[in-house]
Formats: sequence, structure tokens, C-alpha cells
Amino acid sequence: MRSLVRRLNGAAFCATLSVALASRGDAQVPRPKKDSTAKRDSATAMMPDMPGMTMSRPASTLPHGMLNPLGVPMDRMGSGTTWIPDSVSLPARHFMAASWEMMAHGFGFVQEDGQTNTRGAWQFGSLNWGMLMASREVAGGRFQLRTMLSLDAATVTDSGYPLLLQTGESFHGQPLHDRQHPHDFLMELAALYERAVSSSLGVELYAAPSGEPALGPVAFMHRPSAMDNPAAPIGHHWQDATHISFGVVTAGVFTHTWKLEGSAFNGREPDESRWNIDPIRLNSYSARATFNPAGNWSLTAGYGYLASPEALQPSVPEHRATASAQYGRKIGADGQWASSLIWGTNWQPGFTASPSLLLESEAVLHKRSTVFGRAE
Ligand SMILES: [Cu+2]
Repeated sequence: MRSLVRRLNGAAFCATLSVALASRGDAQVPRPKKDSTAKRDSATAMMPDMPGMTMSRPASTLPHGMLNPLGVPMDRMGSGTTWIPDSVSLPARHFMAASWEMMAHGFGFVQEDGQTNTRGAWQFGSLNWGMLMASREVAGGRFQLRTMLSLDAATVTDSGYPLLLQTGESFHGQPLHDRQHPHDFLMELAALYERAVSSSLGVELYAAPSGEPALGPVAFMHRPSAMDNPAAPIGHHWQDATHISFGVVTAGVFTHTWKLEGSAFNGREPDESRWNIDPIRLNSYSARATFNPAGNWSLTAGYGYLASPEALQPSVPEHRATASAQYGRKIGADGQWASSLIWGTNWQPGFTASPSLLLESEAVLHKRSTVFGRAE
């Protein structure tokens, strides 16, 4: 299927119309204004003072400096162990449960997806996910348990949703094309530990039966530049598709501004059974460097080796290299504007590399109006 895309890339232009009615649920609150003292005062960074936030206890009672190792605010976290720019954020709701700092967020879209082409299709459905994270101090560091769930397999069917030119994974033993596969129910089930080991250096450890290795940019659902755009990028399997891997162990070192990580993970894409955990393996590896030089930026570059990613071609391994730049800034009273430039390339032994490039942007003008777009 990868070669099909290569052939079509030069010749085809597809106009895709999808109407996304983002039903902004409870977890959707106005984007937090980042406290300018966030980096200095970890307690206020944990609980930004924003309308709609559930703050079950005053931020000032949080133990100072406990939950933000090296002043890296929790809001900097994207999917897996990725970072986003400090100046933009993902909507979330914070509350306390016993001694755990809880964070909930999620999206529910109802969409009519019409791809007007002989290879296209029409579908009325919903893309959705919800995430719950629980954090607390353990041995001087931040320990976090996470789960992220999606009902996509029920709401856009096991064969996924129409998306012209899309490839990746399979349905009824055939490679999927012109459709995007649904996400697995158990998108993430993970534990993360981050701790400062000196005044400027910290270590992280991430383990997940289902989770995201240190490969590629922030997964599209967690990118401030795409959070209101439900459709997966056409380059998903060149860039960020490993965000659901059944078996991930990541170790990393970080300072306040950069992070170096390495992962062992399962390179096999999720199988057609979307409601279970696939066999857990650690047969692939990746490395990624992340650099947040200023509050507006997050840059990454990395490489991954995927052993046997496709069930239908089990003997074929794949190499992937990616680089990304995210830029974000506040606009107006409660808006933000975020953009991403992402490059990803795959190559299989004996074949030339197949590159992909994505540029996307999303402007949250204010609480109820968002403009977004993507070019690939
Ligand atoms: Cu995905």
C-alpha cells in the first residue's frame, strides 16, 4: 500500500469534505492561560487559575516543587512522553483524589465524513477518546498512572472511517486503504516516573502494556495544532502511528529545556481486534531528542527500527526517521494559535525511502470558535 500512495501522490488531488461538530464535553474547558510564573512556581503551574477548572484545594497547599521535576510543568506533556510548547496547552480538568493529583481530558466528535471519489465513501460516525491521569510524589519524583480509552471501533466501525489515500493496518486480512483504521479501545495504559537527580538533570522511566514509544512527534490527537481536527494525517504511518504500541519501555534524561530518550517497544501495528491487548513484545527500538528552547517552541528529531510492523508482511522490517517543529502562542483573551511542521520518512531494506511532510495549524480564537487546517 505504501507504493500505491507513492504513485498517487504525484497525480491525485483529493478534495475532502468532513464536517466536524466537536461536541465539547465536560472535559473541555477553556484553554488555560499559562501562569508566567509556571516555571518558577511548580505549585501554580500544576493548577493554573482558569475558569472552569475544578480546584478542590487551593494551589498554595500543594507541596512546593514536588510535582514538577526541574520545573517542567505537567501541562508540557503531550502524548506518551512527548512535550508541547509551554505557551499553548490542551484542555484538561484537574482535581484531587486522596493524595493523587488527577487530570482528565478528552474529545468527542460527531462527524459526517464524505469522500467524494469512486474510491471514497460516506459515513456518519464519531471519533472520541478520554484520558485520565493520576500523579503523586514517590521518592522525591513525580509518579503518574495513565489510561486513555477510545470507542472508535464501535462508533466508526472496525473498518474505520473514509480517508482517501490513507493506508496502514488491515481489515479482514486485507490491507486497509482509503480508510483510517479505528483506534484501539486501550489506547494507553502506562506508568511514568520523572525525578530530578541533580539541580539541572532529571531521569524518566515510562512503561506501558499499551502506550507510545519515543518515536515521532506528539500524536495528532494531542497536538495543540490539530486537537479540533479529528482526521488522522495521511502521513500517520510515516510519523506518529506508533502512539499505540502493545509493549513499551522508555528511559530518558532531561533538563528544563531538552530531553533524550530511548525506547524498546513492539513494532507490530495493532491487530484487527480493537478491544483487547495484543501480544506484548519488545522487538523494536527508537531514540528521540526533544528541545524546548523557549516557551513558544518544541523541536524533535528521532529514529526508530520497527521489526515486522505489518501483520500481512511479517518478514519485512521498517526504518523510520522523523523531525518536527511545533510553535505556539497565546492570542486574544483566552485563545491560542499552534502550528506544526512534521517530516517523517520510512524505508525498508532494499527500497528507496518514502518521505512525508505535514504542515498544520489551529487557532482557537476564543472559547467557541476554532479555525484549523492541514496540508500534506
Ligand atoms: Cu493513530
